[in-house]
Amino acid sequence: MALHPPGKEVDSAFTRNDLRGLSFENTFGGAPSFLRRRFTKDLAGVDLAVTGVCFDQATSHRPGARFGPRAVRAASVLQPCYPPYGWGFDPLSVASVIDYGDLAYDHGHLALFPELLRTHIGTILDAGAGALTLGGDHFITLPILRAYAERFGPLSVIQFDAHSDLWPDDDPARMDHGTMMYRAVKEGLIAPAQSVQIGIRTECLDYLGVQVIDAFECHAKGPDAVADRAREIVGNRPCYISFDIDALDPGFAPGTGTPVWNGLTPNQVAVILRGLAGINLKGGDVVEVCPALDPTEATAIMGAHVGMELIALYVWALREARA
Ligand SMILES: [Mn+2]
Repeated sequence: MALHPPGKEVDSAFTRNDLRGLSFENTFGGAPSFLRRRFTKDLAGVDLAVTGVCFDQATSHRPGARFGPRAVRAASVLQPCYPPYGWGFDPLSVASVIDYGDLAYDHGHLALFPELLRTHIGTILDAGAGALTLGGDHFITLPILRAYAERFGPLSVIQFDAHSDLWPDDDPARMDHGTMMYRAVKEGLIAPAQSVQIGIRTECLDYLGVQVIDAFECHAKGPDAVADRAREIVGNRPCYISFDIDALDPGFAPGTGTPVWNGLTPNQVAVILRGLAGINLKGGDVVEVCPALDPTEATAIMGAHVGMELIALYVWALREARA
């Protein structure tokens, strides 16, 4: 590992010229862009833009996920010194990944927020890049899916979650992190029969045709079988992964608004995510990290690892498309 000589110190969040490559820097200093990627609004030549959405006003129980993006970025800084273990390639050297910064919005004009977010993601997609969004509560996935569906048609969604977020909600003015998947189905943003929810362990009145592999089934059948089934469900359709950190058991990720026991282990999540390699991934999010509820920072570390795995999956698909 070569650190930079005196007088030539860099902060790759600002000084990186090549958007690709690992970062050998003090992991405890500098600006915490996600994975030490360059902080920039320039989308030219970018394959994947990481962006934060610091919004938690649709939370039903314990708020605080607005601080998720900052915490997940800070937890991510150790990772870019090395390729992620076990993938056999370095996604950060194969693809151009930047940190696009956060969506700015007026907290006093919440009604404007969904459209702002839809436009924000649309700008990234129209530049030819994919978006990896750090939340924020799970409501943010609805405007994101609107932006995606406009460009890709109805998506196959793989949702990791303790809750289905399919509670009925026919009032378009409401913002609720527990009903956004209902709205996504009703608005035709996702293809329910080709979408799957993994790790569910709370009741749902009606899955609206969305496939489910609940937590009991995950534990009984094992993560390889879950990945196989999920790949079968989404096929080669344009796919989006929404990862609610409460899919993990609160023993591993207690810093979240609505924790539920009997959740997934980090090993199960790692094996399932790697088993998804080859899906036609167009983007994803990591939501509901609430750092104030976890002084150990474990939840943010989990979020950072999941983010890196989503990047690896995205770049894997990109590589196959370009081959
Ligand atoms: Mn959720």
